[in-house]
Amino acid sequence: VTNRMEWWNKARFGMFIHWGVYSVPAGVYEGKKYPGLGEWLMHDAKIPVDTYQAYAKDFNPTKYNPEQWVLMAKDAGVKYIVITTKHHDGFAMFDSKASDWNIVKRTPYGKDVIKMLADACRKYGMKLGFYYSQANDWNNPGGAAAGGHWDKKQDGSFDEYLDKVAIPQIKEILNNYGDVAELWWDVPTDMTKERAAKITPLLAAHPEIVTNNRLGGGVQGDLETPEQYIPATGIPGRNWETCMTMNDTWGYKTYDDHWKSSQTLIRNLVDIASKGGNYLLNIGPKPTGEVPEPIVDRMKDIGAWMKVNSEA
Ligand code: FUL
Repeated sequence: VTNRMEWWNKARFGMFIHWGVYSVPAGVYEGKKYPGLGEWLMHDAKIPVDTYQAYAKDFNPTKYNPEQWVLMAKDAGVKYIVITTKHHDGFAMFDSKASDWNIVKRTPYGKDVIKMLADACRKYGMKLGFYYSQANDWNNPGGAAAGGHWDKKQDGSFDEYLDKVAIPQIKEILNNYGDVAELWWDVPTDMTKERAAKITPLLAAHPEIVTNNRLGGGVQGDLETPEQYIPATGIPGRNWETCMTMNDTWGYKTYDDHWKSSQTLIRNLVDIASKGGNYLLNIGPKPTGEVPEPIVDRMKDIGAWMKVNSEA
């Protein structure tokens, strides 16, 4: 095997995408604007399972144009994309046989948006990685919830959830979409060494995949994942990737206008690259499939700077 981290260490700039059913309520429940992260709304507002699941009927991204997303990224100098295939709300953005709580079964759109993005990435030579919330799952019974369940429908065995939902879905994302550049685990609530050990063998057949350090059970993975900050002196001896929002949320919120300036984003990228890390900069598309204008503008500015200042 040649150095499997080689492309990753040269990349320096990735684009994170948080997109899912949470993009529909977009931070508002029963008329109240919640201050937290858009994708945590179900948890923060303790929305009942049935009520939350009804939002899927309004997830109809008829303006989704994955080639446009990929070209926006490419023009900005992005070398890889990581998208939420399933966030903590447990909603699969892909055609899953392991759970009906998925985009094909539950939305009027009815199409596998992950497959569409994978095709677009392949067409333009963009690497694609998958975020997958392996433990927290607030809709599939038995899934973990940081802080505990709030609806009887969430109850069940966590091990059964792992065996019947998470592990089969991990196999689906590993096998059904072509090459996977990076696997991004998140929030290992209730993940023990034994439970993590059921997941790591799934990657044995895919030694090229770069993994982060959030699987749990003591698994280190390839990458450290500083979230929303840049380590002052980098992380000596480890690969690292700072993930960061452009405003204050990962998933789309209608009323979050707290955008970082293009200048700040470019400085962050330079700062991170100079310290040997990668910048995974997030976008939160709307439920229509559109990318909010402030994001498009910033990606253009970064691209203009890159054209003058980057080597590749
Ligand atoms: C966190 C998650 O809980 C957030 O919702 C987001 O996905 C971020 C990148 O990781 O820990």
